[in-house]
Amino acid sequence: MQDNTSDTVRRGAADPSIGAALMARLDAFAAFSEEPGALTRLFLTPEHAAAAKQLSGWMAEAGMTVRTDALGTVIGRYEGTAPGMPALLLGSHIDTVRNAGKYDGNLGVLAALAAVQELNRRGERLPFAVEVLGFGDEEGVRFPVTLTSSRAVGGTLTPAMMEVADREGVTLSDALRAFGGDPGGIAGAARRDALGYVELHIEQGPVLEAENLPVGIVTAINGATRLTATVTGMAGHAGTVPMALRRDALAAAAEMVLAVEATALETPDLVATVGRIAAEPGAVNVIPSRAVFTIDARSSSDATRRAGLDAITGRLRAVAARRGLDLSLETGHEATATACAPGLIRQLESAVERCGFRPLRLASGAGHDAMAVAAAMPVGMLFVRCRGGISHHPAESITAEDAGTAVAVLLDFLRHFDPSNLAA
Ligand code: HGY
Ligand code: MN
Ligand code: MN
Repeated sequence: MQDNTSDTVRRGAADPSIGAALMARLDAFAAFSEEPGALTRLFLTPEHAAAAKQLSGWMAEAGMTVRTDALGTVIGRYEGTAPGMPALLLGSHIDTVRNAGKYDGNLGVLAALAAVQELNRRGERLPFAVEVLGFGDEEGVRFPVTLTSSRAVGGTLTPAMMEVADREGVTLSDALRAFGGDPGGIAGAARRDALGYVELHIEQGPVLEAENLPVGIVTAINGATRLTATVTGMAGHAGTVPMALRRDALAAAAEMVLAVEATALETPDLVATVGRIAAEPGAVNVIPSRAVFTIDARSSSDATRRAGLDAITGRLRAVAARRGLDLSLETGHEATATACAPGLIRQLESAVERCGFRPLRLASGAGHDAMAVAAAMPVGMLFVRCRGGISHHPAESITAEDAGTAVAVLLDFLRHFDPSNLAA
């Protein structure tokens, strides 16, 4: 394998101008939002479309051919030493949570683009093509499913998943058609031709900062389940119905929320979160007749996650029975724990070492598109330090120096990438 490393990269020092340019681009990209002054960019929204258009333009400027797949994923391709070579896929997601930080997802896409831009600037070609993917639905905030665009690439997206609706009653398939996508094109979005997928992402945790390291290599991604619980009781006059005769859906839900927390506190390697709750009819003087809340449960062990969910649902049903209310539970998303390919772990480690840093392996508590893409190819992840491990919050931050280091490691990895034996 030809060694194209430049002196700068050989010394491991990142080019500060690359880090600075990447940070400026991330700032500009954060302007594509549902609301000024905060970053909220949900799947198949006008702000998603505007961000995808901007990303496509930047990809073209970096010497890439650009297309959009049936699920709205922006795909930039940088040819290898000959046209049509198998591609190594890079990328992450460009959708966000509500009031998000600038780096979750977007850093992975724009850092990969920065690496390709540097190859293009130097006129470098590798013995494989490189594609950068900007997925549109990793967070799963708008619809009750998630990872749909990366599931399409992984070949596991089903037509049934397209019929879920957002809170306004718009189905995913209708929103996709309005966006310019094609719900009938799911099969065509699957990628069986790629060499592998490597995702750069902020750690969203405190480990790298505690270890005083700019980057780390991911070993595995925790499995996750998302459910929606609907508690049904009886509305009534807040002033006249005696407490003992009430079937208060919100009071029951409140007890259930604490049961979710208690189960996770008692179970090692299980985390569980109720992120959203709503009560109806929502009047100050009416006993709530209905409460709906979400549950997000995760573990590095699928057995632990499933046993934890059984314990949680058992406790919720006991609360409903004791209070005389109805309870329905619907699973919206389930992703099994995903191991990164040993060959990609090794090669990312070597790149980190060549760039002058101690290679640290760590697991991911957060979910990522790599979980879905893993159904079709070997996957790897490179984590970047973020301040205080803060994420899913506007205080999410990284340094320009770490941004530059991340691109330098990615470039070194690309220049040494060997597609053989990745799974071994
Ligand atoms: O929820 C997650 O783990 C990811 O940030 N979507
Ligand atoms: Mn993310
Ligand atoms: Mn996220």
